[in-house]
Amino acid sequence: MKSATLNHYSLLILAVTGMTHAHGTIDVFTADGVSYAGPESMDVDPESLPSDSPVRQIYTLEPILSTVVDLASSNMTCGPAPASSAPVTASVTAGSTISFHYRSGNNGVWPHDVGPVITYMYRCTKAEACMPSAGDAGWFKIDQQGMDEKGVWAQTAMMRNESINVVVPSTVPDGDYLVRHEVIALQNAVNRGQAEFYVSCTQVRVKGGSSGSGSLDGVEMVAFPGAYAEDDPGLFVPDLYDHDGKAFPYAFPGPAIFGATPAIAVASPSPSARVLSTAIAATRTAPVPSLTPVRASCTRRKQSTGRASVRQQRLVQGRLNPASLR
Ligand SMILES: *[C@@H]1O[C@H](CO)[C@@H](O)[C@H](O)[C@H]1NC(C)=O
Ligand SMILES: *[C@@H]1O[C@H](CO)[C@@H](O)[C@H](O)[C@H]1NC(C)=O
Ligand SMILES: [Cu+2]
Repeated sequence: MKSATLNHYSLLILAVTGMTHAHGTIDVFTADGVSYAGPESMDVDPESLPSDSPVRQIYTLEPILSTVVDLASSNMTCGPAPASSAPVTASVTAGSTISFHYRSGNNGVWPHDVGPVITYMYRCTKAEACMPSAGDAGWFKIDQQGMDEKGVWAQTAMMRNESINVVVPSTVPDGDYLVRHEVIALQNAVNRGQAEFYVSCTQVRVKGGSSGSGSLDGVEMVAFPGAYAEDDPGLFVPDLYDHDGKAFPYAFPGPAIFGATPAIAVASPSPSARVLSTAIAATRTAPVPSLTPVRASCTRRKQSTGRASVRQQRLVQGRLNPASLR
């Protein structure tokens, strides 16, 4: 009897421990009809480095938060302590659709369903040798997906195990780029500093676009870290749960989308959504209950200690030197 109890207890511990690895990362990136497997994060499997992946490995599945400190961290560039290079660069035809499929650290499906998914690009001389520095304002936004007219967030599709599809603008100049894919989980964003970023970079080589770099003239460029602030209305959203599961005008963080004229740069609702937003705005002045729902939280794990951690630390340090990758 006693051992049965212990068994149940250990199963419970296993379940809880497993949950800390729930978050997730890209498991498949698809471009020009080719699907590339993404690497596991270092903390899940330090040995996972597919030799044919353009997706750069991140160190941990744990989120970067929207605190002042985290937003200023170099982790905002390409995810937490990322590999300085991935083995290959994926070919992408300008104007085509690339897609990102995520899975959780437990090989399950993406665990969050509140929040947008945003995609940026950065032009490089050679993608495999490219790592923008902190103050380098060379990132431009190509896509942002918020919620549909029923208030269903883009991440709901991820939780249904679907891919996020992104069209690479047809006028992007030919050449190498990093694609920075950013999933922002907002389930705790009613509190300042508690939006969660899941960021990674994928190396691509664009062909069939415009030649020369002319079409990037006048495009709004930002730096990561640097583009976001703790109080951005898209990151600190006190009224997130006051909309009764309906659409509301969500203010995406960051710059205008590439190719968008300033007039439609802000998330532009369709006519019917605009009517809906007006209706919502009218009801917004009504007093709201002060209790905010507490959602499943993804708190940061304490840094593990011991041999595994020392080994991972060494690997992280090793990878900061590109020469050690060869
Ligand atoms: C980046 O993320 C890693 C892993 O979570 C963390 O150990 C490190 O302190 C972070 N770096 C900075 C500059 O915040
Ligand atoms: C989710 O999708 C992936 C990739 O298509 C598939 O391998 C996996 O079995 C799916 N998981 C579930 C729970 O449906
Ligand atoms: Cu999570």
